[in-house]
Amino acid sequence: MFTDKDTFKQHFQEQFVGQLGKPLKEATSEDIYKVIGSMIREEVGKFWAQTNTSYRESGEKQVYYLSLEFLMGRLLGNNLLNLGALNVVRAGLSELGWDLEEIEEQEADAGLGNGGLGRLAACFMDSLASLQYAGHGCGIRYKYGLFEQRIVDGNQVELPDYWLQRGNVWEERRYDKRVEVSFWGRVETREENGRLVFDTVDAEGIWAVPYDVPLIGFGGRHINTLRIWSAEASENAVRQGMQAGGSYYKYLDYSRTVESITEFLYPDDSQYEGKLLRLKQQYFLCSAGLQSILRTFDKLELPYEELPNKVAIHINDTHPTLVIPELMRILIDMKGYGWDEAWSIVTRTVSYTNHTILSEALEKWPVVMVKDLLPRVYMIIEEINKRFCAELMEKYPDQPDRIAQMAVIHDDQVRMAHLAINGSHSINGVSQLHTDILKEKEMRSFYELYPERFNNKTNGITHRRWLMHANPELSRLYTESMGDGWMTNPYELSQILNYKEDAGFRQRIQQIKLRNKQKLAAYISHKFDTSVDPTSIFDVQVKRLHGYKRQLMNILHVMHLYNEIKANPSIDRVPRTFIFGAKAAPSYYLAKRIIKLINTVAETVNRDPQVRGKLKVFFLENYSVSLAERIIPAADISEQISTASKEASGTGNMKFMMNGALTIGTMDGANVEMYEMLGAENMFIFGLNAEQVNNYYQNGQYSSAGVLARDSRIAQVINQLIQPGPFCTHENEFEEIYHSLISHNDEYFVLEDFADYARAHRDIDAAYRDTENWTRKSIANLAHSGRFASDNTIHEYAREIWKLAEKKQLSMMNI
Ligand code: 26W
Repeated sequence: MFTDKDTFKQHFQEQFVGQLGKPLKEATSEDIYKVIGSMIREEVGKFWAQTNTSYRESGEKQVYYLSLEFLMGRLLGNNLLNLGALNVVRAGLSELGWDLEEIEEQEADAGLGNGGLGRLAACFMDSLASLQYAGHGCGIRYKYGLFEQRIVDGNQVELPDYWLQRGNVWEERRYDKRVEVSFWGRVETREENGRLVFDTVDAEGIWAVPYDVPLIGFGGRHINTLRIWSAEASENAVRQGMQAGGSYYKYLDYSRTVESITEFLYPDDSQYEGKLLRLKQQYFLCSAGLQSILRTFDKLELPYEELPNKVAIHINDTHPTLVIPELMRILIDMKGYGWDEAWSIVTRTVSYTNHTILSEALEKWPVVMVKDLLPRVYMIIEEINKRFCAELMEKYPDQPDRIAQMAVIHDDQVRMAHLAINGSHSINGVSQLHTDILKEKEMRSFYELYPERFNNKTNGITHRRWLMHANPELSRLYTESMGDGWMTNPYELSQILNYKEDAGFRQRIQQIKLRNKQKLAAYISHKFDTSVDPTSIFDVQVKRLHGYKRQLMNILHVMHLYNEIKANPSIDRVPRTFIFGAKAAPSYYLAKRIIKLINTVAETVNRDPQVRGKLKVFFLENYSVSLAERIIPAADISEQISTASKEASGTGNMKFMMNGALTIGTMDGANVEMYEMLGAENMFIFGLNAEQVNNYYQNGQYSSAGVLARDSRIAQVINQLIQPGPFCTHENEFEEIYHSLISHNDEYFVLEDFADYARAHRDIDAAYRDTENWTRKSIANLAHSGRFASDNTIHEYAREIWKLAEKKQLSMMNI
């Protein structure tokens, strides 16, 4: 169907009329999108079935990646790419008068995730399928994804993201595979053949209905599954309700309450909120996911002792930790295992990734909530805690504080991270620095107890989406220069180091960057109705808005640059365009104020004739995967400026590197590993390191007011937050920001790091003037980025955590 342009065109035309019942000349771009989507589905259907059959027949170990978030973005372009059909379809459509990019725009951007953690899950799905591992995603089919952000008068306004409004061509509803999930009820205990039996009675059972999305591996032959679950009222409950005299309206109400479980994604990133509905979502995913995992396992007709050899269950942060007690419950209550046997099976099956050390992100559920909603599961958690504390008591008989600090249940709360560590055989951090901090500080006592469980798996990104699809011109240059081996072995990108001294190659790199910048400039110009200079430095910070990520430091520095130009209009500066994109959690007040500040600064700067041609600032609304794909290939500078120790890894940093941007950053997360490869000459490093930050927190000797007293540039900027002037028109507008920095002593060391940050920016200004050398640095970044391809990360997970059989190295020959 996609072998060549003419075959494609013929099929497409037939399918179009056949499916839509109207002539092609009446087509809308949405029609075209849907027809191509369904053609892809048809094309891969056979291979999807084949992949599943081969799994069943070979009995190979299956990995299930449980995650409350999968930030997939659009699939059309990537699916065509992995099918090897991108060029054929582009050319065919073009002959029919359509532009593929415009067709891609028709697809809703599947935003079933908040940020880093959800996007990592999506990159992993692509690598698992492309490397032909038996790895599947298990998630929730939220009716509403992450909110759509609009900027109104400089403020963030949230709108619902009804991404399913126009249907979803990729999913297959599998009602026959639905399972029942139970909440509430009470536990009754009885004795049967000399052993205790636990029955949960009066529980509420609802349906979990799976929707399967094919995950098309590179080459188009290996197709894994992302199974996302949707909550629906069960006919049983309805019938019972009706028989008990309930009205039809009551039924409608009831069914809406049930559906509300999978209604929306919680928009909080790194901020724990103890909402009952969220706990329901978590258990819903764990219970439904496990039932379907075990149903597949049961087909092998093996005893459950074999489960850890045939199944790996990976939990993406603590959100799906309830799989641990839930699997215990199934093994003990339903399969008749004793505690110790069951515990051994569970801990050998489950593994856990930690994605943050921020204490405010650690999940702790109130005991009463868990007990009411999941009475039997809670009993099991209690027993896990009891046995764990007994083990600790034996090991540390005279350290009651240590035991209290490590317990799973404490202060009437269930600590999910402790449960996750306790119930799994592997705990990994997501960058070397992050893992070291977990081992030495945050989880030190657990590391001392179970050192063999802790390991590092530095994050990665899929080079198929973030290079091949997002930056086709650069990909073409690579293939022309060194063949296509890099596509299946991204480490081969290092070969371009050989071209660093080739002036012609450098010029090509410069041209590609310029063209990417021109495209982004056109997009911004159109949105803001203003001109954007594509030869200025594009300096970009795009990521969730959070105090520790320090968008505030970035915008304060922009204010400082503005002040400098105003004070000395003839100052020699390379023109800069600062670009921001960030969503704030709807309840995160300070983050929203920072968005307002960025927009206020942008307004002032962009309309001031005195800085015209030198400085521009844009806040691009509704940052999302598809917007990232536009922005990142056009960046010269990547802002990775978190307070050292706070950013677990970062993955945006890797995407920018893979597209030739130079990083200005702190020694935090995976920046450290980038620095080890690139050295000081290819990165702009500044600020406190993790140890210095930690020392400040411990000895309390930091005073932000002291910094102000020392540095008049910062003092000027800080005063501009509260005094009427270019950036403060309404009184008190940025008062809280001011207080966070001064009265609350600047929790994230914005002021402390400011001077060195400004110095690093001056270094950028100086370096950019030497175009050839700049390009050499850019090439060094491109060349080393292969290390951060998620294919490498997934190979490590497969080998060291999931214990899968080695895969043979793929090559373009067998794709
Ligand atoms: C329940 C509230 C909540 C929601 C999300 C707590 C914690 C989270 C995530 C752990 C936040 C997150 O996305 N962390 C990011 O994970 C990325 C992938 O590993 C890392 O690259 C980022 O550094 C980390 O902030």
